[in-house]
Amino acid sequence: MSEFFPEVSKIVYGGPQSRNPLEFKHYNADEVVGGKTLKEHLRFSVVYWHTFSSALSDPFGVGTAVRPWDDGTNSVENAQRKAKVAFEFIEKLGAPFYAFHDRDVAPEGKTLKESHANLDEVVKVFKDEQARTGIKLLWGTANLFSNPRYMHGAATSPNLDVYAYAAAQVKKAMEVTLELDGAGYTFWGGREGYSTLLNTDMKRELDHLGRFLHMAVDYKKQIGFNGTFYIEPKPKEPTKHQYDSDAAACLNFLRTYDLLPHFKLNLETNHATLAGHEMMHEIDAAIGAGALGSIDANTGDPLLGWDTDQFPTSIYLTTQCMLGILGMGGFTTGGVNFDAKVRRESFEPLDLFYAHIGGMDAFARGLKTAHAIISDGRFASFIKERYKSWDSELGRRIESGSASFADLEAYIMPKGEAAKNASGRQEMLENLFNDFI
Ligand code: XLS
Ligand code: NI
Ligand code: NI
Repeated sequence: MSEFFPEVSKIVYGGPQSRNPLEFKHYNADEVVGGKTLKEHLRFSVVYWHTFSSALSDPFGVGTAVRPWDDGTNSVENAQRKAKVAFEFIEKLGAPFYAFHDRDVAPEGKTLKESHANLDEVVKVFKDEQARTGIKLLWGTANLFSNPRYMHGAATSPNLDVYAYAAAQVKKAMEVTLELDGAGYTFWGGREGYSTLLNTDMKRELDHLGRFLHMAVDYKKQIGFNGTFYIEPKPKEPTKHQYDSDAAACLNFLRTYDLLPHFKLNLETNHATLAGHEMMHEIDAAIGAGALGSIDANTGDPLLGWDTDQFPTSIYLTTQCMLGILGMGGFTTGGVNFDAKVRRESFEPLDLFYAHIGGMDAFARGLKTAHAIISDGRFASFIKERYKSWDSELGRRIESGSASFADLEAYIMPKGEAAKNASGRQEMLENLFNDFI
């Protein structure tokens, strides 16, 4: 097998004392925490688009990435070679999963038919490489945003032909995901939103999106795809307003169109912060609806207001993510998908390894810290104590819906005044959190 990363051998666990930047300091795949190995808990996934298909351009300059295997052509051979590069990388890194959009992996042809055929040629390589390495597909998706035809959106386009094109593209991407035994399929509404309401029939667009997703659900049943469908919230970029703006908006949309039983959410950290939320808020909102499926692990830069998709390095952030994920009993089909890209200045192939090693170590520490916090139990007992007045007979009646305003008046009137409030102890709890880091 040809070696595209000759300077890198399999990344091993060197432990916290290791001085080798090409070793894990905290991610020991086979280490058991709370009954499962780190590998089983974290289900790391490498994304094709940022890691193998991005030239690292930005709005002010062309790509800087040096990728010696890329001959610069739009040929299927080049795409097939890139597939081998990807699997060598993921295998050396020791990540169990990957994720891709149809158009990251194969060149778009002159016709839809040609594009489908190109995709099939690369999927053959994926199949062989999956069998050779044991690496699996976390989820597949379709790119419904790069091609100019999608300028007004795809499943919310005012142009029916574009809507049909998008449907055909998703249909094929689902077939390919099934063929590769993918654990899930993601819908991120690339340009499903608007730039001005002056030209937009928002209600009609949302109805069309609802129909689109129902057709996807029908097709899923028809072909026997048993993976999970995910919707990925994002508030803006590229449009001013994306319909799937945050977890709450997605959940409301799914409920309105009777789609909630068929979808879970794939939450991305930088999208949460763009929406003005902490990732922990989005995780809690999704878990509250029984709809947390997977996460796109990355981080934004607090000083930049856009989706910078950086690799996650904050132990606070990863601990918060893992508190939610462990709290809901762990992932089923989802995982920690590194929807993250190296900086434009980090243009060498080696930087791809450093970036992922750092993200995996940060999540391994987050997992261990979250597990320690949960086992310790002080946060859980603080919260339980804070709500203890609700564990009374009246509390139970209110919560179960059998109390009325009159009951509450009859209860509080003789007391004259409410019982004294207790401190929220935020600072004490923040200190306690730090004790675990
Ligand atoms: C873009 C999204 C995208 C999805 C997959 O902002 O994060 O990468 O994860 O289409
Ligand atoms: Ni994403
Ligand atoms: Ni993003």
